[in-house]
Amino acid sequence: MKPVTKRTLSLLVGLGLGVAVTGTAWSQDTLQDIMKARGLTQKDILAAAKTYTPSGGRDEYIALSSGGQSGQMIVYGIPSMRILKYIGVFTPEPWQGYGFDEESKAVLRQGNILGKEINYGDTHHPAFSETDGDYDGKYVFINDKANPRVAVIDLHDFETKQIVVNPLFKSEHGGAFATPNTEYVIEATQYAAPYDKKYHPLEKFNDEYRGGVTYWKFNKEKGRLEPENSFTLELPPYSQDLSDAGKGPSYGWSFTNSFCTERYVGGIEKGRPPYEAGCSAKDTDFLHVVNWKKAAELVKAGKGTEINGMQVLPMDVSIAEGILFLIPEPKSPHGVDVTPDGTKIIVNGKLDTHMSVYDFAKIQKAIKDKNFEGKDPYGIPIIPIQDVLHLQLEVGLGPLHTQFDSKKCVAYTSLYVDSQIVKWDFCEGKVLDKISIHYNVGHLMTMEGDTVDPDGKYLVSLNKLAIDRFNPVGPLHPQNHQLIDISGDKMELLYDMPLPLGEPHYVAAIKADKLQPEVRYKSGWNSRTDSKSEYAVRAGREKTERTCDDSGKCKVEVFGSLIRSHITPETIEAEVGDEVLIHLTNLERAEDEVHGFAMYGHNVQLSVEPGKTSTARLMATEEGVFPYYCTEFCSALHLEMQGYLLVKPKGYKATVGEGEVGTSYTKADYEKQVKENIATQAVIDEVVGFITSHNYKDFPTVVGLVEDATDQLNFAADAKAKSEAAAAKEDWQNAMLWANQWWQYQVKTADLGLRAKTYLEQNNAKKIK
Ligand code: CUK
Ligand code: CUA
Repeated sequence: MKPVTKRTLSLLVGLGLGVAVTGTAWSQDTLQDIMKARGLTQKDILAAAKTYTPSGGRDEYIALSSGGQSGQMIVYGIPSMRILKYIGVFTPEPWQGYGFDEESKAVLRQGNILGKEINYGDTHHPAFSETDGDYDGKYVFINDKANPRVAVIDLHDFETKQIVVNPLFKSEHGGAFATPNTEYVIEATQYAAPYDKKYHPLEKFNDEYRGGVTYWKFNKEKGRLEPENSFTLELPPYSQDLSDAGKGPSYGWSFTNSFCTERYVGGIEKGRPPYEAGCSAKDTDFLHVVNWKKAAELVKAGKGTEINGMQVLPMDVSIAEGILFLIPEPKSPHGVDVTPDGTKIIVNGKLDTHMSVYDFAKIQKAIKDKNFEGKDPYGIPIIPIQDVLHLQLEVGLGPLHTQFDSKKCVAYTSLYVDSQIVKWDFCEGKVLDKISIHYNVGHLMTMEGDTVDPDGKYLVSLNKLAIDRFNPVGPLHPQNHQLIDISGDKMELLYDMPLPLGEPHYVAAIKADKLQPEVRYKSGWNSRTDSKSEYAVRAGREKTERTCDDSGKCKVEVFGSLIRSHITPETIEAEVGDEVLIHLTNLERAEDEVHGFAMYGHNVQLSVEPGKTSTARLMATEEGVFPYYCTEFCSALHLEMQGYLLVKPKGYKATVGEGEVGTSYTKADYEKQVKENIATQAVIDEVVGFITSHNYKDFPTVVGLVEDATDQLNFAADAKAKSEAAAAKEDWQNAMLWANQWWQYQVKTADLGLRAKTYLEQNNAKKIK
């Protein structure tokens, strides 16, 4: 191989593409020196070794966290606790163009309520789609407590695809929870309210206010919830809380906790005792036990009533058909969690120091024997608690949520008041271990810990308060997700991760190899509907149309493209009053070659990933000059990825002739550029020689880079032909500019080639010729 010449090397270094020449920069410190200097213990070093992920390394698990009141989701890796992405769900998210392009606005606006745009959500519980009770890596769902809604996120691209609004509830909490084959996504109310949209005085609370649980039908093939095939079980105006779906022997059933079965109505401003007193007066509340499988059949058989477009199974039908039961549970519990084998249902005490473990077989026996201790005020049969309990165990103050280990009978429960995690045996009723966390834990989560087959290994404690754990950043603190090693008998705290985005209530973690996300879309793709965009263009077919209707209203419609390093078109002309639609297709095939599109003064910001087609819509209400540009630093000529929207006054007539624009070029300029291009081609040839003389086809990453480089070289050939045609006509201006464009494509080719070459070298590719 010919050595890289000094000239070509300096060219590449000038472009920032050169290979850095490094000396021995690695520090001479020993581990002991660093431990001493930073005050680290042996235990710290062990914890670091368990979480540290070397540069370029990958995590074993991917966590999808609620983003709390940010209305987004957070994706992070475990054990490194590195944040990988935020996903816009109920809230506009400019980086992703979510809520800015027309395609994603169509999703976000599905979440309008009473005709109003809701631009946030109080997300609580993400739920992965399941097959046979195990995560299948296809979808994730999340609920909004404040405005009862459920969103669907597709894990092939980590984008929000759908938002459904609950047409009955005014508040919810017990969602999203998937049934074992994602037949349904469960969503239960929180604060009771009338199902209709009318005023009902609080004095009518017992009769006209209602709780409920909605079973949203999920179409796995289409990846969408189907409101028309969903239904709601009418429930008393208790504050329903968390829910969980049965599995194994309890498959077909679901369980929903509640508090405030006192049905207390506060009014502190009128001198009434507050909700907190009235809602915790009784010693017990009710676990709702529902046969959803039979409920679905009843709805199918026409036993439902349609309210606001939703099928509702009235309480009297559910009672008469024997699909709804209540079991007392200790005072104001919180989470309800079904064990991996589906035989037991664990209720977390909250105001009670005990865990209550219910036996599903005993519940079934009581139902079969009609062993009821009475009815609630709505006629729902009550199963006696002592006949269906497996055991109760005192674990500590404020038990909230439980998850499971890969080890049989082992569970972990968060203790909010004690700021501890307790490890215990739910078969035998024994506390096994406790660890302090910092501080006031809400949910906790083990790896795939709510499936039929938990992985154990790690636990994340989702703490409500961080207080003194991090550098102070003002009165609003980040949340603190703490990583705990649960592989041994004793739990060990490994790492604190500040999460600066809302209060994530729950997070779920999936084995990373179950996720197979795409690196690019099919060309011209509407990512939100997952179908070919009607606005897609191919290279060279870009166009702009201006049409006016009979009333004189005009529309400028751009079918444009984005590719390193230009936007087509580079000028868009409109008149005041025009509607402007800009459809842009990213023509790149290369991994990570995203282009953005931002414009002055119009709230326009798109993220157009390779293959995607996105649309910006704006009204040209003011005349003026509005620069637009790419917002992702996509190449060395990224800053030149620019253009202008020119909005002319209505009926504008050009008064000046076309003047000279910019610099003029001579034959000498053209020839100099061609010389440069020939030298650059030599570099490219050399790199190509290196790649093709190695087994590069064994490396998919390199194959992708080579594909892209080939595209760029084809563009270079096209520009070269244009330059030569202009030169033949002695049009040195255009000859020089096209020669420069030819060079631009060569530079992109060289960039890709060098990345491929470096990759091959680092991965010890074999020489084949
Ligand atoms: S909830 Cu917040 S700590 Cu919404 Cu599951 Cu328990
Ligand atoms: Cu495209 Cu910067």
